This record gives sequence, C-alpha cells and structure tokens, in this order.
Amino acid sequence: TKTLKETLQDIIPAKQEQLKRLKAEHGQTVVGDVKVENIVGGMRGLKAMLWDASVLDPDEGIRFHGLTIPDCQASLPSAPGGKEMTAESMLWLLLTGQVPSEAQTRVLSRELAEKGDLPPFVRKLIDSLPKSLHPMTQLGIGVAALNHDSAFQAAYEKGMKKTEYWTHALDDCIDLVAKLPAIAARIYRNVYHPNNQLPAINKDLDLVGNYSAMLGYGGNHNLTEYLRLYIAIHGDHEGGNASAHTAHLVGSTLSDPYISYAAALYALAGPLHGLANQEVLRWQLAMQKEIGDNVTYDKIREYIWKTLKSGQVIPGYGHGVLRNPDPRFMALQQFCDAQPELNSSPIIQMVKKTSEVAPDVLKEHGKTKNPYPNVDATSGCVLYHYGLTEFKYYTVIFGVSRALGCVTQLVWARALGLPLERPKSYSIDALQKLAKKD
Ligand code: CMX
Repeated sequence: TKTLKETLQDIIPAKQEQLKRLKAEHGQTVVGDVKVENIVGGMRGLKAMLWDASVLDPDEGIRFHGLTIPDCQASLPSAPGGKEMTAESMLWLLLTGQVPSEAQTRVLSRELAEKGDLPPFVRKLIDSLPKSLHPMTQLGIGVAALNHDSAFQAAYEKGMKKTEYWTHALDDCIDLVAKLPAIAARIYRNVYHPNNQLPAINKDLDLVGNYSAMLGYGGNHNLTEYLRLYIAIHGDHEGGNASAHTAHLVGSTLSDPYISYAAALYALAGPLHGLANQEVLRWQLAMQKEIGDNVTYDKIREYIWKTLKSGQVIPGYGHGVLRNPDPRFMALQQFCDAQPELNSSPIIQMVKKTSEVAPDVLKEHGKTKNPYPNVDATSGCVLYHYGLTEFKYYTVIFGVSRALGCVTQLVWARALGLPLERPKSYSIDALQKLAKKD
C-alpha cells in the first residue's frame, strides 16, 4: 500500500512532462478573447488559470477529477461506522486524481491525527484573543502562526532546489490540514463554551471525527456524519473562486502554505463568499421571526421581496459561475431528506420552502444570472438544528474544508514549477482608447 507522498511521487513526473510539452508545442495557441466586460467585471468568464483537481460546469456543477458528488459518495471511503466520505479520502482524490483504498485512507487519518496537536505558543496565542474577535479572524491568525515551523520556509532559507519545492510544500500542507481542527475547535471553545475541556486527539479517528469530538459533538453521530459530508464537498470548487485563487496567488510568491492559506481564509471571510452561510441563517431566522408559526409560500415570497426592495441580496442564492441549483446544495438536502428528524425541523422546512419560492422571485426581480440556491442556502441550517447554533462560527467550518482544495493547488503549483502570478492591468483611459480604435 503506497502512502500519499509515494503516490504523488509516481504521478508528478508525467504531469511535469505533459506541461513542459504543452508549453513548448502550444504556447502560442489562442484559447479565447479578453473583452472589456471581463476586465471591468471581476474577470468573470475569463479562462486564465491552470487547475486540474476540479472543474465547475455552469449547468451540472462541480466534478472532482471527473467525479460528481454522487460518484464520490459512492466510491470514496467513509469512516468506520459511518457512510459519508471522509475529508481525507477527498484530499487524496484531489491531490492524486485517484480513489484511495480504505487502507490508504486509514493510514492518512492516523498521520493527520498524529500531527494534529498545536504547538504551545499557538494555543496561548489563540487563548489570548478577545472573544469578540470574529472566529474567522482568529482562524487566520492561528493558521498564519503555524508558519513558525514551516518545512518549506526552512528549506528555502537553506537554499533548496526547485525540484524539492513540492515535497516540503506537501509536508506543510499535511501538517496544516492536520492542525486545522484543533485550531478551529479551540476558537469555538474559547468564544462560546469557555468552561469546556478540549478532549485529546484520538489517533483512531478520522479528521472530522476528531473535529466533531473537539467541538463537543462527538456523541452526535448524525452531526459528525453531516460534518464529514459538508467538509468533503466544500473542499474544492475549481481554481478561480476567491479563496482558492488567493491561496494560489499568495503561494506563487513562494510564501509557505500556512501564510498562503491564512490569506485564503480572509477571502473566504467575505459575505459574498464563505460568510454567506452565516448570513443565510441570520436571514432565515429573521424571516421565521417575522412570519411566525403559520409559514406559507406567500409569506416567504413577501419576505424575499422585502429583502430585495431594501437593496440587499438574498443570501444563499446566485453564483459567479453556476447557472443551475448547486449539486452541493442538493447533496445536503438529500442528507436532510433521509432523516425524519431533520425533515420535520422548522428551520430546515423553511429553508426548503424558501428554495421552492426564491428562484421565481429572483427571476421576476430580473438581476441575478443564477436565481437558484447555492450550497450556503442550506449548510448552516442543519448545524443550527443539531444545536450548533453559533452562526458566526459557520464559516470556520468552511475554512477547515476549503484547505483540501487550496493545499492541493499549492502542492501541484510547486511540483509543476508554476511562476509568480502577475496579470497586467489597464487604466480606464487606456481601455477607452482601445475601444475607440475598434
Ligand atoms: N440576490 C439579489 N441580487 C442578486 C443575487 C441575490 N442572491 N445574486 C446576484 N444578484 C445581483 C447582483 O448583486 C448584481 O446586481 P448589480 O447589477 O446591481 O450589481 C446582479 O444580480 C448580477 O449579478 P450576477 O452576475 O448574477 O452575480 P455575480 O457573479 O456578480 O455574484 C454572487 C455572485 C454569489 C456574489 C451573488 O450571486 C450574491 O451576492 N449572492 C448572495 C451571496 C451568496 O450567496 N454568496 C455565496 C456564494 C457561494 C460561495 O462562494 O460560497
């Protein structure tokens, strides 16, 4: 049974060769146009990044190395006693393009558990932060501080060769993924349950099993399973989303994986990106409060219009790329549908009813290119139902997950020797001049 590093060692040379040939033989091939609207429109639709691990089709949603979410659910190993795919099996798939065996997943789980404890100074640092500091800000601080022990940075200082970049990046990336649950759970404990003891990491548990236990929900099998699914499917969403792109950009300066991912976390912390799952719950609870017990489609419709007329977006709806309901939303809905307890929960019923009404309202409103729910429309409400009600914390869980894709990107960028990312910019005047020539 090969380890993750050995598997990568086998795969990397052929990919390096493929890229070298592509550059040499097709470097001048034109693959698209750049329009003024791309430049002034946040580069939407501009295909200008290299990313192998996942592709986001506007209509059918995400595929991880060609596998849809249902394919992954059917083929990626689960934790002992569970059914949902584990975070480490998703990480293996993203990094290698291969479905790991159960034995390989267990070896990786153990490695992550063995590396999961935080250095004492990081514990102290997190404990010193004010409770009122947003949990996402705290997460970024904890992750950035781990670069104290970065193997990549230490090797760079000693003058490592380019061909060695990826192995040191991989060591840091595995260490980072391993330590994220302990940082994230410590923040949760400090901010919301200061009297709770944090349990020791169990070497026989998977990454998310340990995370759930450290959050204080280890006894809740269903929530732990939900977290496994949540963390696996939020892991990667191709290369251009704000968090993945940030990790890639910062990593391209040869910043080590810890500080590259800390930067990505602050992109995730924006309300148009990962913070939306916090916003959805705030919005759905305000809706619940206003509507009261007698929830009807008409009342939900009215509430949506009220939000739109006050100039706000409907959180959990729309997407920069997707043009259909998000399959991640559907996977989480299916998880709810399979459990009568969740199905009868008032907040989950309200989310479902909202998703049946909102697309028509948004179509009539006529602005958003995608009137359908994205994953954030439902993700937080299930946590809320299970008693994890502190919604300012929700994006931290997304932050534990998104590392899977970002570290994959960092390892491969170093393995392929990708250069510093440095696009060229235009001024408005220069664009105007170009447009006049047309
Ligand atoms: N409610 C109301 N208006 C919306 C909307 C929504 N959910 N989604 C888009 N619009 C509006 C935009 O604000 C924009 O209006 P203006 O022309 O006045 O600026 C117009 O529709 C066109 O936007 P778009 O091209 O459809 O969407 P973008 O690619 O610019 O933005 C996104 C995508 C996700 C930021 C946007 O749909 C949004 O704000 N959604 C709500 C927040 C959200 O759910 N974010 C989570 C996304 C998933 C993730 O990254 O985690």
